[in-house]
Amino acid sequence: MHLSRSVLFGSAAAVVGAGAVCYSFLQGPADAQADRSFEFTISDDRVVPATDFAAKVSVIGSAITSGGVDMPVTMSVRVGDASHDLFGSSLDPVYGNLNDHSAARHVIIDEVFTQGDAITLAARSWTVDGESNHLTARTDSPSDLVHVLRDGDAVPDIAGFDGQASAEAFLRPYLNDDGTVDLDADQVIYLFELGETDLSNPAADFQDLVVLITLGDTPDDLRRRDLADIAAYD
Ligand SMILES: [Ca+2]
Repeated sequence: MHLSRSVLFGSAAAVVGAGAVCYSFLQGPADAQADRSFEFTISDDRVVPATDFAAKVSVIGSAITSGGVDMPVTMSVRVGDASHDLFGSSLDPVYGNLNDHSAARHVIIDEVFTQGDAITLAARSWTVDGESNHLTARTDSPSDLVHVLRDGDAVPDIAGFDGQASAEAFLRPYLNDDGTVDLDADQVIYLFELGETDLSNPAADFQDLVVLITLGDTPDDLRRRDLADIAAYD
């Protein structure tokens, strides 16, 4: 078991196959004792690790309004056959609301999952009164309402609607100078449009919910990485 992923080498080329993009890379330990490969595929819009894994889910931001009033947004995370409401109940537009102008929030799921289990997200917007669902976008199949970004991908150049921050602004901590995303090879960002199905409408700004998924070997591995990141900013 390695303690650090500070040395990352061999972010290998993508292999484009039948509807799937495979990213394969070596994750190097600081002590160089436990080299291992870590593979996952993005199949349709699902993350499918090829080894046992843990996952951290980060809500980077959310911005969606109707008539200038914030609409509630909730999300559930499915891994394999189990659903996880990591940020309050996904069925509760009050206590599960993510569109609350908070800073980014992160949850490491305290479980090791089995290789091949797919990670999928279901993001939902609600009418401003919370009485009913407005739109739900899922990542278990290709959806026009979802953009999936990996390291080096360009962020869609779309202004935020109604004075909202743009998707690019939400992703600023994760951007290269050229505007592409700067992620580790075991990270994926999802941009959700939850307001408008007519994507030519300026309201379709793809930052109604912005989510980052980070994969690791174990929950402890992910916690150590968080501690290493905090130490890096001391
Ligand atoms: Ca929006």
